[in-house]
Amino acid sequence: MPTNTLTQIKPFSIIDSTLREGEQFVNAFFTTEQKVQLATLLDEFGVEYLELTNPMASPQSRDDCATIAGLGLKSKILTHTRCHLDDARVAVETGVDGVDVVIGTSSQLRKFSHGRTIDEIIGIAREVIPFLRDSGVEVRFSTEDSLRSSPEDLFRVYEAVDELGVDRVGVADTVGVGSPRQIYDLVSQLRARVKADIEFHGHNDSGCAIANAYCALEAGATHIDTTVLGIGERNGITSLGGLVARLAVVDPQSVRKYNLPLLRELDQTVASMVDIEVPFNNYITGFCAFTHKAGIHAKAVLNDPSTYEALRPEDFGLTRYVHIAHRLTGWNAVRSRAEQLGLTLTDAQCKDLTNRIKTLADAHALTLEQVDLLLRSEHESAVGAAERTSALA
Ligand code: HCA
Ligand code: CU
Repeated sequence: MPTNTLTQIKPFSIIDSTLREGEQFVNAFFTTEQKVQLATLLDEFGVEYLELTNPMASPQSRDDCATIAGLGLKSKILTHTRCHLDDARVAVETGVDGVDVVIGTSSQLRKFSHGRTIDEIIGIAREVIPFLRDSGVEVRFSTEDSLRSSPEDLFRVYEAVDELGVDRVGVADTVGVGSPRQIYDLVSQLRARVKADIEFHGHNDSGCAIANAYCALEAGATHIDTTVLGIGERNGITSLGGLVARLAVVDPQSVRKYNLPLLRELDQTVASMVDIEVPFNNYITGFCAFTHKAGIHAKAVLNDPSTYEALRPEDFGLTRYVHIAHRLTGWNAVRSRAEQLGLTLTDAQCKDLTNRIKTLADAHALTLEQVDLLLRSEHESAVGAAERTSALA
């Protein structure tokens, strides 16, 4: 199949966890006002769900959860809790639409975290899930560290909670060890065994978080966890913009439901709240995501941007930039810059200027301002020469 053939992505929802997983990012400290600002912005962007920190974490977390649940946003509000009746009760009292319950199933977590057997886990689920269902909230049950749990244990737990009527089961790659193929296989098997929707939550420790989320969707997952810029515990999870970029190159229609031009504001807002820069290589909103440099690229992009752009900057309210002040530049790009500046130069002049730019750039770094100055002075001397000729005539 040619790689430019678009595939249709099946319906899916984004659960943005910037206000839960994102709060676990080392620099994150969100005030109530900031949480409300982020929740409102994410709602405007159009994510289907927002996941908030466990109200049992602290008194302020509990108040903030109730505040955001009371904002009347279009996004459904979820909170995240341990698989425990005490947590479940408090979660329901905050007025959220749904509760994301999690418990570790890997031998590491069973031994070093909560110390329970698989039978005990199923036993607690039998208390917590019916309570939540009777309270009228959406229920998701996820197995922390799914990728390092034995498949046999995992499926026993998933099938038991499916029987109990959860709305979603969650696969969590808690330490970011899963590969796209592993995620595809695990989610496919799960799809065949449960009726519930399937959520995927993937950490990025080994750089697969976006690819894994995408493969989870291909295998039948219906919900993906993201955070703005991917912030979270350690180096974080699938980023909202990264997932959108991945889906947009495959099926642009699949992300039209979101207010895409808000992505830049979301990334910049979160970056400033947690005191980091938006990374240069960030999907869509990195400063050079739509910058073209080499002369060959620039020429083709000026003819038709799709030659070197899989994503259209205008879909995200952004513009492309052709960088010309360097030794790899080409005369088509230089001519285009002259046109942008409203300068009339012949092709021969543009070619000559290109050679001069290359020679200068070989000696030292150039700025666009310096190149513009060259173009302008060439233009002025050409105009001056033309005026002198006509004065003589
Ligand atoms: C964590 C827990 C979690 C939970 C994911 C989920 C994970 O490490 O704090 O609820 O599905 O990565 O396992 O974020
Ligand atoms: Cu996590």
